[in-house]
Amino acid sequence: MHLDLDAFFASVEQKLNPLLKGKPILVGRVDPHGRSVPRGVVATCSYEARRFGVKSGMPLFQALKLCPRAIVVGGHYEEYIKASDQVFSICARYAPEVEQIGIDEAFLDFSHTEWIYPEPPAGGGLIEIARKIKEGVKREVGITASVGIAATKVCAKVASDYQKPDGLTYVPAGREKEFLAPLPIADLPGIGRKMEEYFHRLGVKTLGELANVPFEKIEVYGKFAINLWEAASGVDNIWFVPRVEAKSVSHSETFAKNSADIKFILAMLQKLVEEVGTEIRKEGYTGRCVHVTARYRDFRTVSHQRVLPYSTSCTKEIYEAAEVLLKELWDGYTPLRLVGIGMSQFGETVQPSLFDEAREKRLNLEKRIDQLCEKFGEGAVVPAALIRLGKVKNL
Ligand code: TTP
Ligand code: MG
Repeated sequence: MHLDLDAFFASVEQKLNPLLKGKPILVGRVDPHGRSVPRGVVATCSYEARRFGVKSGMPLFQALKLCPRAIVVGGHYEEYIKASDQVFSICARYAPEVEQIGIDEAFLDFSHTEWIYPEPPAGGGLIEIARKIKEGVKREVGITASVGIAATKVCAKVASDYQKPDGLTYVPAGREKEFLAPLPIADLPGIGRKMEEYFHRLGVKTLGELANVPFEKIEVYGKFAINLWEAASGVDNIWFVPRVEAKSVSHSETFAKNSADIKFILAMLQKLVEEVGTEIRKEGYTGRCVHVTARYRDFRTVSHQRVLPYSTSCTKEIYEAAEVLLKELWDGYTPLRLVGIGMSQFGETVQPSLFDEAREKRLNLEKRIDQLCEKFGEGAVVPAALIRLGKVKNL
């Protein structure tokens, strides 16, 4: 069984403020005076707004063009986390195992529970359980969830999306392929826009068509294509595993004003590296791959990555690599609207470096700064370069 909350952040906002119920709302960034930040992005939107073609990830200005009446509200993250915890504790009352995937979705494993939840005619089976979970979420958390019941994860996930919002879709065991066949390939998680276009060029539009491509033709495109091909038949495969376990920590920021000022951009990059470094040290990770993204004012987005010869969690080392990458990918004069930095390939063996002692000292220093910031608040200790951001960000 797979459960996904409907328009999650937006539904929580509507629950917190009943005046927003039934209205098109966009959850985006809001300034301290409650005014929308025009350069923000829609984190999510209520179903009333989706009718106008608004989607998550869309720039706010574009969403407001499509739906001028939409109300922009800010994020109350503590409330989302509280609601999410409540939802998954309701799931845990029924499911022996709850595998939470994100803040608003989880797989509920009901393997070997037929004796507790007998299928009809002996009992209501999993459909009845799904109804109880949905009712519990509605009554206790005040929002709606969509549920998909199927024997494989991939099918349950697609099924939970099938009748959103407030949906419940049941795919009997053995009918997975049949259920998926008429759906467009984009309904399969893992198929992005590029992949979709690529398959369309091959004349493959539905999951049934994808499943019917002969294996020899898919094989040549590699492991990822094989995984999607298997998923299109409703078979579970390892492809779900990396998505759950792939670790990458990244932070990005859209500037309040486009900028071509290298000092400002590097200071922003440094601030983001500080955030990423703090997060990975807290998790106890070390990573080898650094990637930097820059977005030009016309939304053209470029990204470079580099694998370091060793694994690190040291802000200084990440920053050094990030600075080189940024200078490689930015032309140096066209104003940028966003920079981002991320780390991945965690947990690889640490190769001894000639400068290990110096690295060790540096890392200890950064860990102490983390502790100070934890105690006295974010920004208690910041590199001097970041002071130039003072006017822009509340550091
Ligand atoms: P989703 O489950 O992708 O979306 P949703 O719950 O808003 O809508 P749906 O009914 O289609 O499931 O994401 C869950 C929450 O995660 C979403 O409410 C907001 C947040 N989110 C972001 O903050 N940024 C993003 O880019 C996306 C996609 C989601
Ligand atoms: Mg959702």
